[in-house]
Amino acid sequence: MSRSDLSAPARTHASVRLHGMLDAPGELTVAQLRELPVSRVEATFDCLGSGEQRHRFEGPRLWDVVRAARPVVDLRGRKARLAFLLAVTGADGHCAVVSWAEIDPDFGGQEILLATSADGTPLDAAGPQLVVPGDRSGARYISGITDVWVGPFRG
Ligand SMILES: Nc1nc2c(c(=O)[nH]1)N[C@H]1C(S)=C(S)[C@@H](COP(=O)(O)O)O[C@H]1N2
Ligand SMILES: [Mo]
Repeated sequence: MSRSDLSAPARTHASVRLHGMLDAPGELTVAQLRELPVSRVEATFDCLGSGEQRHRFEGPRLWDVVRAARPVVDLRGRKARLAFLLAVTGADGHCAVVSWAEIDPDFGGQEILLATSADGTPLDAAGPQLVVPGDRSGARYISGITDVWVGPFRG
């Protein structure tokens, strides 16, 4: 066996693990994310280190991705779901939470995406990027997403 056979495989098909209080948890590749309805946004954000940036993103809404994983939450009333949150983590451990109400159409209904491409470049190898058009800062634009956890805050 040659040395190269022993090396770690390149991350050519990154996937996102959807877990937490879900009836259909699982692992989704960027190609699978593209099968959901696609949104396109042009977003401007500010980075403390590199100033203002503008990018074109496309991908499914986080809301549609989460709904497809069948969260165990009562959607008939409006109060039970308000304790839910989504914790999004990148390959480097950078993590941020999105509250359920930010993306629920009965509340904020924000168009937050799991981008499958940025400025026309596919993110199949790198993993999807969180797009939060309402944020002034770029810090929640988490790239190389590996995990989305969904569940209730238990304070
Ligand atoms: N995984 C990961 N994503 C991240 C960060 C990070 O440290 N790790 N930094 C964030 C910050 S602070 C900014 S401003 C944007 C920068 O986006 P860019 O990499 O396209 O410049 O990425 C965000 N996404
Ligand atoms: Mo930043």
